[in-house]
Amino acid sequence: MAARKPKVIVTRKLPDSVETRMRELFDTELNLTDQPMSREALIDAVGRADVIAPTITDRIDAGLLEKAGEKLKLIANFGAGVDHIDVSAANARGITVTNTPGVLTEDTADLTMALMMSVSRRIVEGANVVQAGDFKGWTPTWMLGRRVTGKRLGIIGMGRIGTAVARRARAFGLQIHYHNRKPVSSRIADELEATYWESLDQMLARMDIITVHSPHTPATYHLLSARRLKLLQPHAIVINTARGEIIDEDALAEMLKSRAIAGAGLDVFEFEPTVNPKLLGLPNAVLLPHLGSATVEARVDMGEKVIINIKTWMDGHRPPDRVLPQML
Ligand code: 8YV
Repeated sequence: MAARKPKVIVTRKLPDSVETRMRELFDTELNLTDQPMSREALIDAVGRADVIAPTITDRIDAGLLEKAGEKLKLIANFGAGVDHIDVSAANARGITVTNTPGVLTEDTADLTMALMMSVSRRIVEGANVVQAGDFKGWTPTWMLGRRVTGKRLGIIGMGRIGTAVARRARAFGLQIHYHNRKPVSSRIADELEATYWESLDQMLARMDIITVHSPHTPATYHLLSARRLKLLQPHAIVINTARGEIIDEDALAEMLKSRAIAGAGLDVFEFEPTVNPKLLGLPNAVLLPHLGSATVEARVDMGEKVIINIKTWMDGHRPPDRVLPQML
């Protein structure tokens, strides 16, 4: 690595402290507008930079990477999910991809619990009644939700976030079930008293609450398909803080509308920021604008990770959070 500072192009506005440190360490170009970069701006960026630091709002596909200059050697993503980056195409061009795992686990798990409680206890519906000035007084039978304690929680994807959700859910008295590519270690399974389901179909048919924590990959695209959603019991609720693409939203919306399932809490959508219009206005759907990692602490820590990944690469070492295609 030459002594010059690498040209780092950051595609979105990051926390001030992160931007300041990046400017100290690298020849950093910031996006002061905080608007997602246009395709043309991204083409220009990959053509000139040694490193780009993108986010989920950038599509770093093979076509874009064909436009990359010789200099581009690192894509240091600000975020854990890398489904907006063609990692194989990047690696084939000798470009390393890194992400920011670990630092958003607890916050995303918290938000998952918040959605679970909101849907089960109709918190948003109730809050809207009060805000609208429509609270007419307590009644024994009005606005009844469902008890959470004692129910069966089915976790799809038992990685860091799935496990963090399971730990919280245990404290709420939920029974932990999970579907994953492989069972978790016996230490974690014992700690959580978790039941492994090799068959997702069988798990779906028996759960009260389903929560999605897998990455979006070709294998998980519409994993919760219309057929699989139909396996759920009518009192079941579905939570998704992972990626919208994992659920067939049309099928989910229809089932919510016809009350074939009881509710859904969604923080992510297939065509963000566009939300499937069929989901809008449903009283049994709590919809959030991708807030999983939206805490000051997580966003600063994510920025720190981006910096550490760039700095280690710059110093000639392997960045700690390298993503390889076989990990996806
Ligand atoms: C991030 C996320 O804020 O990290 C992820 O995978 O889904 C979000 O919480 C976003 O991806 C930033 O790029």
